Amino acid sequence: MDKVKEALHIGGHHHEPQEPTPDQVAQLKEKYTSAGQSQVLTFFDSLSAADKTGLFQQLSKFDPTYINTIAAKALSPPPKKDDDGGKPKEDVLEPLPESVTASILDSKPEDIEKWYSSGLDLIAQNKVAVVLMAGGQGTRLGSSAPKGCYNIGLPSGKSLFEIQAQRIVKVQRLAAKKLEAEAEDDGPKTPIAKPKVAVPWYVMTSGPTRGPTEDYFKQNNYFGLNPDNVIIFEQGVLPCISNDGKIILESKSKVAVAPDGNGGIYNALVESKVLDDMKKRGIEHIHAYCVDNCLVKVADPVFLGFAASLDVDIATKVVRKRNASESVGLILCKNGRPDVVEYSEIDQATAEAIDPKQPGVLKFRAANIVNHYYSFRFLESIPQWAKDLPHHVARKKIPYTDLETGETVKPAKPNGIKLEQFVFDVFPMLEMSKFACMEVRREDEFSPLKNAPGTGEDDPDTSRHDIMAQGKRWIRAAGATVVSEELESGIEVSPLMSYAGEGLEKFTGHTIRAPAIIERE
Ligand code: UD2
Repeated sequence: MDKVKEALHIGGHHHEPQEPTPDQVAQLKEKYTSAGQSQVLTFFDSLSAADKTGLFQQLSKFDPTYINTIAAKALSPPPKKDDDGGKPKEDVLEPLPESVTASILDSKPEDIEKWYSSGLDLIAQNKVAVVLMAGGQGTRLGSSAPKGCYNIGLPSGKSLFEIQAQRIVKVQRLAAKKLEAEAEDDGPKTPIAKPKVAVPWYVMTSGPTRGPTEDYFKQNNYFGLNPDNVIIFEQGVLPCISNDGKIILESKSKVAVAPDGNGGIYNALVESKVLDDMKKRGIEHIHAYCVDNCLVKVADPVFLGFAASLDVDIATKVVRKRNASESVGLILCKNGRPDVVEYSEIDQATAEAIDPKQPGVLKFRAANIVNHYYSFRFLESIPQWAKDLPHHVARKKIPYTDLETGETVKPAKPNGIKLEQFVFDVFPMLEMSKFACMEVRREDEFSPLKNAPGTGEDDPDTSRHDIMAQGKRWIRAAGATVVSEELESGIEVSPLMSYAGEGLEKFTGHTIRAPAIIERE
């Protein structure tokens, strides 16, 4: 059994945790008491053996001193000192320089074609992997299932996971077909065996989403992908902290924990041996993306070709920000380095600043869409800096156990914080020359599913609408006529039929009544 499967407990049996010895318990109590976190052991002695073992196991995974340190830093970030430690220096924020930004909107078609072609070559050479960040808790959506399982109401009923899986199947086929066509062009030789093109899909989940995600993939036979190339791994969790810095007990025998943010991806890639697996496969280019974007181009050859041609360590896709208050991070240049200011931490003046050269246009308009490229070379350096990645504070209502009564209380207002790392906090580690940004069309590449049905923005209806509208544009561009009773209705084109609108020539001259599904031929 290889290391990855071993690390993921696949096939092996879970070892039932042993009850801790009195000595081990004493050591743990000492560790937490000296860190001022003895409240987590309030009920320990009165617990059953099983609960004692459970709480002991959970507490043993954390270092309370480390938790104190990151909580203190997150709650009061040290003021920026200028180099000689003088008065705090204001951050200098500027839009990214033109030199690191390309835009699909105004790139030359031959450049886009060149990136697309070289991106497919990288996929055909099995140098490309995909990492899906799917550990979020999707609270705003109001569904307890993993977001990737969500059915946005398409005529096909496909979930986000299924749509994304089929895009991987399709891009593998496109790459293999290109390889075969080029082999034929080299004239008849010994028939080449059908190229085996595989884009491994590493799906990052968190505690609550791990089991349901694994079950969902198995039940659906990995949506036609080879199960050996779909690796589900888990990110870390961190204890929730009360407003006075104390680790919160969710019950007498369990600490309240939460996933450690999408920035937990870096530790998780190392701890779960995913990086080892990538190295073994000879991966050189990684696409990492956000599960809730139904339009995401998974392993987009254009993006891969663009980033690889510049030999950068990180590249990111952006769309034009919808308006000053849109809940997106802003990709910008901060003190000369690439960086992102998250929507939850931006000041109004920066969000509303107008471009001096273009009246009415936002100065900071490069919206982050959690769609990143990494060189494997960069990811290999994770162990050198992962421990320095900052934590951000999310103030939340966290159910806690009253230390007097032992009862669980659901607070009416935020009573504590969750600590989470942000995936883009690595950007400032790079010189501008090792970073690139590609602006893409929102209507073609970004429609996030954030809110419950009926919200009217970034919800299942807007997701469904955006996919159907895109399919209609593709079919019309192929020369078909689309007729429909309702103005809004569109066409769902299966990813197995077309990855980005290509290969639809056979519909030229046809008339199609919307709404319709176009599945594989
Ligand atoms: C994210 C971006 C924000 C903007 C917005 C657009 C970050 C930190 N913020 O904000 O800048 O691009 O999306 O949609 O990227 N996730 C995990 N583990 C976690 C937490 C989140 O895997 O512990 C995943 C989550 O499943 C999703 C992605 O990260 O795929 C973004 O998470 P979110 O939707 O909670 O982030 P949001 O909308 O606050």
